[in-house]
Amino acid sequence: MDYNKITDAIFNGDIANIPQLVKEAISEGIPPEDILEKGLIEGMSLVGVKFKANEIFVPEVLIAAKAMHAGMDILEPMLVESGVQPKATVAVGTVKGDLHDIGKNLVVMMLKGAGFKVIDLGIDVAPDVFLKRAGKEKISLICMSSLITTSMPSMKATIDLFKEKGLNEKIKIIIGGAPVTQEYADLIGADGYADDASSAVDKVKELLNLK
Ligand code: B12
Repeated sequence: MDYNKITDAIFNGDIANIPQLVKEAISEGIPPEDILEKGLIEGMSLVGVKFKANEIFVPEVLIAAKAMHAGMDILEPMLVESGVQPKATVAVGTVKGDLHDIGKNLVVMMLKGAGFKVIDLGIDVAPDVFLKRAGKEKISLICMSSLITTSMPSMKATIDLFKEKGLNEKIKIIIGGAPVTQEYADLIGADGYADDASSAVDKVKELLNLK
């Protein structure tokens, strides 16, 4: 399988052909993780590079994001094991002021695949929404995603709120997203950081003492 076909289709926002290309790769026996990493994510990285260089603009990025979602929809059932007793309940959300959801959705997918019950809180999630949901369900850990520097302070605000309510011992919080670093996690008192979705799963297992 030529991963370039998938990468190009993401880059060109070829929503119509992505499902077929992903299905072809699956029928060739390529592991879904590889299709995701070397095809879909690679395509989106290229989009990021060109967007940054002002060579493409928001409409193109949006179409590429739709193509990415079309590919992820096909892979999701394969990455997510069914019938497994959930290891723990984890909530995942993109923080307030931020509408980026591709990375967050990958974290959701990988966690589900690893056997966690995942509550997807969506995008633009305010600190009190994280808090309310944590009170309602038996959430052991929260994953917060941020893709723009202006939304990063909302991560700190959420952590501060959990500390204020005395929930920080009971509920772990990890953070991630392109502009986020381990240093930032340390600075705002997060329990952990990971730089991609599969490392996020490892970090969650480590913090919840599940191996
Ligand atoms: C796609 C995209 C969009 C799409 C989003 C579509 C969608 N449904 O998500 C659209 C067009 C809507 C968009 C809008 C905007 N965007 Co934009 N966007 C991007 C782009 C090109 C790719 C992001 C992406 O999906 N990457 C692919 C995924 C797979 O990577 P990821 O999110 O980083 O996730 C991985 C890891 O970080 C990690 N991870 C993610 N979350 C978490 C959480 C946890 C807990 C853990 C452990 C790990 C983890 O795992 C993931 C998988 O491995 C980036 C460029 C870039 N290179 O990041 C710009 C970028 C993020 N956008 C940017 C900007 C400026 C904007 C806008 C303000 C543009 C505008 N002028 O309107 C708006 C913001 C709107 C808002 N309020 O959110 C800037 C941010 C700059 C900054 N300093 O903050 C970037 C960096 C581009 C740039 N260089 O200028 N964008």
